[in-house]
Amino acid sequence: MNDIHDQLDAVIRQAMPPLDRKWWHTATIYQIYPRSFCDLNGDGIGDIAGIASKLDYLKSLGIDVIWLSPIYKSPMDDNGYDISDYRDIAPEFGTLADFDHLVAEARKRGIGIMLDLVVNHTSDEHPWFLESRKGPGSEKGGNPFRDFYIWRKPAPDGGPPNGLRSSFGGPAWTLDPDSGEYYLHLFSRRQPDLNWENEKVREEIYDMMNWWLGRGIAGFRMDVIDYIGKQADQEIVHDGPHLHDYLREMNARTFGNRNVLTVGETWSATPGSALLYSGRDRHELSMVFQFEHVTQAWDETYGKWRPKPFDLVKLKSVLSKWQYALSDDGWNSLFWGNHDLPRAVSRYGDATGHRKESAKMLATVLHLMKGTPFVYQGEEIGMTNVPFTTIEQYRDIETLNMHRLHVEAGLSPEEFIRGANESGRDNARTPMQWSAAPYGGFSTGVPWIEVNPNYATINAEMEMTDETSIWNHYRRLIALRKAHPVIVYGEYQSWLDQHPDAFVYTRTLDRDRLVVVANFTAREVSLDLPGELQFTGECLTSNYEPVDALGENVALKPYEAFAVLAREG
Ligand code: TEU
Ligand code: CA
Repeated sequence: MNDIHDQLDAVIRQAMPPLDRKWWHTATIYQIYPRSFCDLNGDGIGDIAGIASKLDYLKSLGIDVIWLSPIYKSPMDDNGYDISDYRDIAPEFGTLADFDHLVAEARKRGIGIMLDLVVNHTSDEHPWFLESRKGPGSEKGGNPFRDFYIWRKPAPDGGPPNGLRSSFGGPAWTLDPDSGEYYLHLFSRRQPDLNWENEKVREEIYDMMNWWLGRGIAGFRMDVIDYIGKQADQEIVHDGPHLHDYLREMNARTFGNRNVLTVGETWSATPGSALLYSGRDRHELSMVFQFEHVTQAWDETYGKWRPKPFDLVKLKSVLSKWQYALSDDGWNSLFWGNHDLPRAVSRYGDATGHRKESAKMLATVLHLMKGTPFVYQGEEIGMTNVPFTTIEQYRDIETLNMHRLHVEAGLSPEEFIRGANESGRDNARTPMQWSAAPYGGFSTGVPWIEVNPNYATINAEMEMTDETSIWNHYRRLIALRKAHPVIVYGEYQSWLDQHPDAFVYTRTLDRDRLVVVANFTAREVSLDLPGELQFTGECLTSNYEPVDALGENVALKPYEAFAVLAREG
């Protein structure tokens, strides 16, 4: 390189500091849905003591942080995403003492606990709403709690104030006959939306967050946080004008000076807004949890209830788009599943013919990208969707509401069940399969939702003793991230974008070059590789025989996936 280029390079390096390194860049997060993870007292409902009893299991998998879905006091209309007391634990899950014990025991093992922060709405049993519901108030200044929620007068015809719809079906407004006004609920009618424009609401929430931070938690996953700036009268739900003001205020008033992890659930995020949420100088959140790779496969009208046929080219283009968008600033979370989504291997792999190979392939592709990987409970043992046959087996409020609406609209019950088995949220919520014991070892009592009947052959005990298991594959991938900076910080480049069956990408950092190759089909695939990818190195992972040399052509077995690392010079 000549002098001029050297000088320019130095200028650029100064202008663009390398990414600040954070502990959560190398971390892997494990999501627990408490109701379904482990029931220690035999009442059929998972509990905090059950989670504590599995910390060694999680430690041996190698995870760094547990994201706990809500454990707060709740009438459980939406399994805890409807909170009636932000500073107490649901009795079915345990007590505050159990929670403190869990935090302490997790910390001993180097594991942090990240809480689910549900502050877009509360339960209708929260004292704020009970007060709010008493009416606008006649005394001077009115009822101070009325404005904690969003109340509006009926439309001229007496109907809802406007056309906003609830995610769980029907209008997002419910009439309160006592005051003659409607309140807003973007989810169930038992989940009234908080009014973030009210400074007192924000104060209460920041106080509550500080109270939990003081108990030593590792951070927050923030439920539908892109909704808090809503402007109900304009029918604006996400990305309201003050959304980022609120997040910056929250950051400054709560976790900003603590080294914690904050993950924003943002269904609406775009590559542009992701840089606002997670940009290094923005002082908002650590990372976005966005769903474009999920929703790209949804139907324009019927959404997830009628998914489009699997299209790898589309999936790759969305995943790559997000890798590029956040390559220099911001941060991605990486996930295939969570408590709202179908099981990864059923959705993207082959849960019957090639369950083991495809589950490992999916893990390889995801864990070697740039971002922080999330493992949803049971994914690490290749748990699958449920084969329920009647609506009575379902528990989820979303599925039950949709069933009523769709069947009323003329869909046959059989067709609905087929859709629910493919896309319903209960797929992710059947009990964790620990062993071949009754109820999969989840509980000694009858579980609140049926165990997947395949627990005798798919369970953690078997997985842990088999060197070639899906579980051991996850364990190795999680360790690889800690051993190889190229996996954490390497520049991402996708290859063969139009190939309909294979996913190929590289990661490059200094002299390290990692190539990841995956076959997304149950067929053998013959792949012609560009010259840039033809090299010899070390095989970091493979779900068949190790591969360490790449020539002009590679023959991939069904769902084969591997990664080769070469060091230049
Ligand atoms: O999810 C937000 C959300 O939009 C989903 O409910 C979504 O509508 C659905 O899964 C897709 O069909 C969060 C939580 O993750 C979810 O469990 C809660 O039910 C919801 O918020 C309300 O708190
Ligand atoms: Ca229990």
